[in-house]
Amino acid sequence: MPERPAAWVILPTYNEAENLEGIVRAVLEQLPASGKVLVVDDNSPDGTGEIADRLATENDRIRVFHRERKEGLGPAYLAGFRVALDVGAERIIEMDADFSHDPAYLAALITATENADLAIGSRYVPRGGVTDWGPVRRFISRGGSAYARLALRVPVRDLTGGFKCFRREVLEAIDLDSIEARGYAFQVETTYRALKLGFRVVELPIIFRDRREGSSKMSKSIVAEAIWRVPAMRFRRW
Ligand SMILES: Nc1nc2c(ncn2[C@@H]2O[C@H](COP(=O)(O)OP(=O)(O)OP(=O)(O)O)[C@@H](O)[C@H]2O)c(=O)[nH]1
Ligand SMILES: [Mg+2]
Repeated sequence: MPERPAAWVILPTYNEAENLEGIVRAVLEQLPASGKVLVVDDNSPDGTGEIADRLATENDRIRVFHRERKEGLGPAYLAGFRVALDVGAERIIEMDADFSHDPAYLAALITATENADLAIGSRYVPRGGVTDWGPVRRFISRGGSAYARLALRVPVRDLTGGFKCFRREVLEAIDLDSIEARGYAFQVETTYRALKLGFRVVELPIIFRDRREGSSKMSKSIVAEAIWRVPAMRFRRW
């Protein structure tokens, strides 16, 4: 059997001390032996970065990238993407560190990129969904995905989700240096750029759960950014 392509799971963290060790172990269990985890921590005041350092000394499949301050998910992922591309990752996976994204889906996402360039874990395709969330949060999330889909006129149902597996060629092509989005808009922008460049994007159903421990980093400014930035993407030159 040919060796599986080197897969790197990037876990951005800000105050995920209670979740980190558990999620890292659960991710490694689901990856092929060559798979690695890269934690990108923004100097979390709760000590997440120190936990990540300890895990990295215990296991060479775990790496840590420390950033000086919290700047949002977008810059953290961009830093992680660059590290993974530099060391030769063939597949780069985005995933939340709070157990909302079940590591059991990792194998299916990676396999899907044998015939696609970007595989998205999707809440809004048949058999996908969200548990635990109340009606308000559901409405915001569904509304946000619908808004982005209509504003950009693309067929993808879950544009704001953050559980995605990229072939490295996609990240090499989408000009990471020019991405300024920080929150949900970052997820929309990476998928939209991939589509515009003609890459094959597929959605796989996932059931999304509420975070296991800790508190949300979602804010009004993240939502506001998405509201103006998403339609603006259509009018950019690529
Ligand atoms: N490095 C870094 N990670 C972040 C930042 N903001 C959020 N994260 C991480 O990104 C992932 C998603 O953030 P969440 O706070 O879970 O956002 P969410 O999933 O929209 O909100 P919840 O449903 O409440 O969890 C988690 O692993 C966070 O720790 C940031 O500014 N920097
Ligand atoms: Mg979350």
